[in-house]
Amino acid sequence: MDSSKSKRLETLEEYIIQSQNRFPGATGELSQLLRDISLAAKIISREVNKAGITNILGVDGSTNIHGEAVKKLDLFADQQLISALDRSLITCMVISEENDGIVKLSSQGGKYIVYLDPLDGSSNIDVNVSIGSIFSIYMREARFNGNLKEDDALQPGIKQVAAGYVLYGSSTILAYTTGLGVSVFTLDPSIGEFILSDRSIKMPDHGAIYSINEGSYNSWDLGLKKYIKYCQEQDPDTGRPYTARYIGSMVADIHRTLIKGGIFIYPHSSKYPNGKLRLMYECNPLSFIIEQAGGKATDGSKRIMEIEPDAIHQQTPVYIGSKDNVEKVTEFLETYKKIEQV
Ligand code: P6P
Repeated sequence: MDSSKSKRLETLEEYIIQSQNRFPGATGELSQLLRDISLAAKIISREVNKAGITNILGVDGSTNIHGEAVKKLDLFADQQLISALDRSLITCMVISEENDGIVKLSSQGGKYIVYLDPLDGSSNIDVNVSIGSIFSIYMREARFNGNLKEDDALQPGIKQVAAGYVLYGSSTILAYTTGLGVSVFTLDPSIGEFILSDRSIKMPDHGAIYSINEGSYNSWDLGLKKYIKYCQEQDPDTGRPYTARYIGSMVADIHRTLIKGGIFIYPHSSKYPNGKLRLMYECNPLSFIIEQAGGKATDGSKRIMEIEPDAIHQQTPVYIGSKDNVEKVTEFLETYKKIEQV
């Protein structure tokens, strides 16, 4: 076979190096950080895929800062990611859903701060539904030169240096961005490498799928109720009625939205007055990915990545997905907010 025709697969390692080589001044530290995360992801993937066999399923008896029962795989994923980041001495601290406060790493001088949702969607572990890890990377700003504290990490999403997720599903997918588009890789367990599957993914400007937990319908704002009814009306020109899809695992719902378009919504409600999802380690990183792929992400009015954070675990409502779909729901929210205020 003519070797020029046999298209060789590109690994994540090779892709990271090639991307770094495009920046002569690059120190290679961000590349190393991404490698740290991908190594932990491979280890977590192995455990997730055999969780049913070992006794790692089930709760370990503790609860996290949000009062949620912590699953053993949550802890395992948290430990694997933090230890991988600690070993390379590039990250100074980690903020993770599984830890109440900041986790200071061995290198207090490390230039990066990493937010983690080590295993998002963990309530789905026992029913074998896809779950994911989410990461968001910031530079530690020069203005913070004293002892590490939470304030060092309170930066808006627009300051993310990189962000991404790992989806542990029928295959293990890693998607990340450094602000130059979104690259997607698929783990080949036979060689233990993430293989490039999409160099720069772009999502549809409009999608015919809406994703929301309709169980909380009665506590929604009028505008959101009207928008969901709009999605369900018959109008072939706009692809309506849309299809409803809700996995209950944000990484899986967002990955489908990235590929097929549409909108994912987790609004504020009587149960979650500020929304349920976490700004810093769920909404910001996934908004970075979706925006880089051509989509939009707001809290119902404001761009998610421009929200100035007050706390490392703060929650926010989120409307995220194809540009047209987010703009349409925003129109409904604004229109009916005015009507409700009259
Ligand atoms: P609900 C999983 O627990 C999670 O944090 C996200 O992954 C998911 O999108 C959301 O909560 C599901 O919440 O209230 O619909 O079960």
